[in-house]
Amino acid sequence: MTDGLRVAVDGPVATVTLDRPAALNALTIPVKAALLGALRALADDRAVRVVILTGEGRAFCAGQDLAERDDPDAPPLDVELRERYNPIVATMRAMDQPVIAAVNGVAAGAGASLAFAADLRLASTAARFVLAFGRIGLVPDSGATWTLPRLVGPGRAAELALVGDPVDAETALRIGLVTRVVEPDELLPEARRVAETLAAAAPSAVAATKHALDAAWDRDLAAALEAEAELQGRLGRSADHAEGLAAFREKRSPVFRGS
Ligand code: T3D
Repeated sequence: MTDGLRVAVDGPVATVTLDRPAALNALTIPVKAALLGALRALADDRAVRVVILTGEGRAFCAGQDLAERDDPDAPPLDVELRERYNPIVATMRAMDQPVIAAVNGVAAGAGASLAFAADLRLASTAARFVLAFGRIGLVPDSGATWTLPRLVGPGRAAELALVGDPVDAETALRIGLVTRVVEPDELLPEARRVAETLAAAAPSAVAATKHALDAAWDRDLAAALEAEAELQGRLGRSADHAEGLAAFREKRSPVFRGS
């Protein structure tokens, strides 16, 4: 527990909550350091199989805390990206566990980028995405130039990044920026239901699927087919695959142990 960030682990599901509601969960240096530390610790914790990322209060995250920019001694932006934002996004993509962004309210600037870097995005009807970078003379960062076109295609990515109109939850669902929209009270229960489904699956298969989907962007079809064959060969020799087959034969739910 750090000021501005809460981490709660309940069985196989960890919930990381950005917790500066008075500033719409804007990201300060200490919060970014805490978030990176928490993600790295969760990545190393084999008991944790899914991470939910959400925000306290009416916002998911308003991005960089702009009050920090009034400090003449604040690090230059490139340093801030290389030392804090980029490692956070890289950890979210490198960790074996899926990350679910439960977008409870406005997600602006790097706050939107954090949601884009998750594996799944669920939104409440109160969510909205604001690519706020252009308004303050910056480019989309924290991976948004990479994640956004992959999520919504190059045309819509250009519209969002250049025109920058806020995207409400229904529009986000329609264009594929999020995959489910629920009432605000239902957001965390729904995220939890999805997380438990993922947590009940074979962890090695979930991790391999996450990484194969990312890697596919850099592969041609032949390379993707070969990568699938290699993964299937490895997973096909796993105890979890044997357990899945046994559970099917015995008409029961499988109990995967991650081996
Ligand atoms: O290190 C670097 O700088 C490089 C990295 C850059 C990455 C980035 O994230 S750049 C983009 C930074 N974020 C923004 O530009 C978003 C700024 N905020 C807004 O545009 C709006 O607040 C929102 C669209 C997010 C929400 O609007 P609204 O009308 O719902 O709320 P509000 O009234 O504007 O804000 C409520 C409070 O939160 C307000 O404080 P107050 O007046 O009640 O004391 C506001 O100042 C505060 N707040 C909102 N966003 C930020 C913030 N405080 C600090 N930093 C913020 N980003």
